[in-house]
Amino acid sequence: MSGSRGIWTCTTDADLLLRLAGAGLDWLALDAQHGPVDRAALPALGRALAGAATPFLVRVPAVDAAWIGAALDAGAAGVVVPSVTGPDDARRAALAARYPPLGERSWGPFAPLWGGDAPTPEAANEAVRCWVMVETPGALDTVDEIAATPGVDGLFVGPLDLSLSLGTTADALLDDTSDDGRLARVVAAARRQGIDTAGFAGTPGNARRMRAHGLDHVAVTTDAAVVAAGVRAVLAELDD
Ligand code: 3PY
Ligand code: MG
Repeated sequence: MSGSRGIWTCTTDADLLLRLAGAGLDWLALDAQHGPVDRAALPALGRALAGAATPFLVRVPAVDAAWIGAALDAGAAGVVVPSVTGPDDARRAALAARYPPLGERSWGPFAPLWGGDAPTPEAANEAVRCWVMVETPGALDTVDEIAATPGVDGLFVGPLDLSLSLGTTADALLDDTSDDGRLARVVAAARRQGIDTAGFAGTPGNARRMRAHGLDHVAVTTDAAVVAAGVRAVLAELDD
């Protein structure tokens, strides 16, 4: 997923997710932290998206091995793990995302139950992406150790919580293009380890700013934003 463009979604409507999955994006991220995507809804959403061209990730609600396993069992290509405060959290997240001997994930994928082929543990370990969020001062302070944690495949910047917890604004974070700026430190740590960088942009403008910082994968927009923008575009066309 190099240089990719994703969308952040809160909906639990499988039909809407399928529409989004067919719209040319590189990935969907289903938000189970702030969205109403709960564990009961996940298997059906995973089943609906199983044949879609666009893979989905799940932003789990916390550093929670049970949730990480459930998201992957439902067919997620990877997880975005929020509220990581340091290397211990990163290690717990990484262990939960992979089967032994690399991790501690428990066997039990749902996908075979709805007619797909179960990947081997080795193939699942190879394919999965565990992106941990950098959105706390603790994560920023230890970003090099987090990036070096085995099984962490990417650093995902959450500019809203990061700025809130640092007493600044998301705009100020994105505007800071100095070599020792916060985003520069995240990107440098990831590059040193050869892992992915990603972030929540929310708008194309912020996505461009994140790309300028060197972030590879950006959530360009949200399901709510594209629905509202679509309505506005239709009304503007009508009134032209
Ligand atoms: C943040 O910016 O804090 C996020 O978690 C984005 O969803
Ligand atoms: Mg956040």
